[in-house]
Amino acid sequence: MAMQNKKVAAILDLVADYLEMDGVDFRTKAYRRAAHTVDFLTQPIEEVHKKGGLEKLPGIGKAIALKIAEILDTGSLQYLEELKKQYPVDFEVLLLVEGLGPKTIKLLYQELGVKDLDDLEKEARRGHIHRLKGMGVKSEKKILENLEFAKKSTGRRLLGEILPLSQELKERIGSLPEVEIVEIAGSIRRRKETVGDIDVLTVTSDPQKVMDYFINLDLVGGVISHGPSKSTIRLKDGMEVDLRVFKKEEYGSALVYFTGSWELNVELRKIAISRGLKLNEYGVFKGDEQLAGRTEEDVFQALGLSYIEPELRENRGEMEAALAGKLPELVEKSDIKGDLHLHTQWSDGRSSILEMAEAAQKRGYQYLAITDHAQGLPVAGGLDEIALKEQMIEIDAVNDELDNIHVLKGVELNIGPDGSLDIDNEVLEELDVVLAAIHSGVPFKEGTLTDIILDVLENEYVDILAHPSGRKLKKRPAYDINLEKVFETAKETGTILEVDGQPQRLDLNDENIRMAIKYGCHLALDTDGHHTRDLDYMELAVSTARRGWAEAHDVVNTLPLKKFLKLF
Ligand code: DGT
Ligand code: CA
Ligand code: CA
Repeated sequence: MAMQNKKVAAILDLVADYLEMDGVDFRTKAYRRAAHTVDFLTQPIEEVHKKGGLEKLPGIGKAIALKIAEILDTGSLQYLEELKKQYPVDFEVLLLVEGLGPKTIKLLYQELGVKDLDDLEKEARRGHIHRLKGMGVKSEKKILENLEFAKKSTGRRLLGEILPLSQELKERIGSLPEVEIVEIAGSIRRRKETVGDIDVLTVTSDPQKVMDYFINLDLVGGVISHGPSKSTIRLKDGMEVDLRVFKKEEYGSALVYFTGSWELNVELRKIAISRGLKLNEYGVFKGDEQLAGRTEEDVFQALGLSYIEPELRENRGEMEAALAGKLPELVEKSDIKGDLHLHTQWSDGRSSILEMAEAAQKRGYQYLAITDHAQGLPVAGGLDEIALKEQMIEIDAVNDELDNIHVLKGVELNIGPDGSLDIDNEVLEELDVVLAAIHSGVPFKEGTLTDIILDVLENEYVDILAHPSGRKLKKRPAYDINLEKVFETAKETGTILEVDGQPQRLDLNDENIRMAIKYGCHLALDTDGHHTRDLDYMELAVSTARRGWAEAHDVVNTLPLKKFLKLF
């Protein structure tokens, strides 16, 4: 349901992007505001529409209400199609290049005829871009760097975006009485941060019926192939989905095979051969006899391995660990006792402190930390010392009102270009949890960023370094910092490192996490949530940590409240 809201919001945002090419005016702002309203709506936009309530939404007037109705009724928007004709550029792809906004894209199109990433690369390499008005050698170089990044990621989609969609598919296929088992395999099951396509496996008494149902789902935009044991479709949003049917006695080996990774499969096959066995998607065989295949556990056991959790299956040493019986006991979602990074209406969040606390309570947490932005980030409505003190009073009131949940007082400091923090120490001292993070692009002098972060780690008031690497998936690479030095110092100072569960961040990433643990650092798994529903991102933070081989004792917010408070 939220998918529909997201889709409508994305279309409105795209209209705003097109309008912005001609300069920001009231129309651009109106579409942006409408997109924001729809994105953060708590009910499905479809329902609001059915009740005739679109116009009553904040920031949505008659004209935009009509446009939203058109999107919901027809799946597209004529006005957007006209705007697209006016500027025949591959806008959505070019916007993926960090640093390119609507106005720059217009300039590049009008001056150099840039329509897509290839054109952009050509013009940048020829040195044509830095001569344009408002551009320079530095921005040309940055465009080339970020372009490489955008190229690599086009086609792949964010796990956080595809996971809910794949779960919906699974539920719908599973709702057929003929379906005995249905499971999502592939990179999604391994919880890889980006996803190429969706792989679904099923066991059913009536393959034909399941395949027919599958290719006729309302989400389907096109059918690529349709057969009794395998079909491939393209969803309306472009993502491909494979559905494969297996017999019950093959299901476990099929799941191992199609969960991958490809690299691990190669190693597993080698192990099988070394034991005089054969492994494929239909089972483990000795000659013609199937020794195992019904469950994954059976398959691993037949190969002499302990069960490898899907998140570990990347051929990063998990097979050796499984052979030696030395696999980690991975942290689980049920181990998590609280969320430590949350924004509210006090800064740029959409929910109140009370709403966030109730949402945390519903998820069975013992505590949550309210960590709104501080004044160094005015665009996010950052708080000064006085506002923070007022907020503490509200937190006390919420704590008085609610049972079984404790709201911790916190803040997310912004690390300034000179390394300064944006709240006085006297106020920091009154807080339970202090996060610090870099938010801006690259105003830091080269070579100094690592030093600045090391200084922040040395600051006794800073408890957690938030989104430490600064990468944004499909948008920009990590900051140019020496993370190993950061981990080494964080271990010494006891500063906790965040695993931020926002779909675009997942920062630290899996490999960073594993390194941080080797250095003996502790992690905070949290969501950086700006809305009550964002608390669901904990699933992403947990699976990223699992991919980094994290165990419960590596994670501070697996501690119950009392022990957690002693840590600070
Ligand atoms: P993706 O879709 O790019 O995010 O990544 P995966 O891992 O889901 O890859 P995909 O969809 O191409 O294939 C699913 C799994 O099937 C893959 O992880 C391993 C297995 N697989 C597919 N083709 C081969 C193959 O030719 N050899 C081996 N060993 N495994 C394969
Ligand atoms: Ca896949
Ligand atoms: Ca596939």
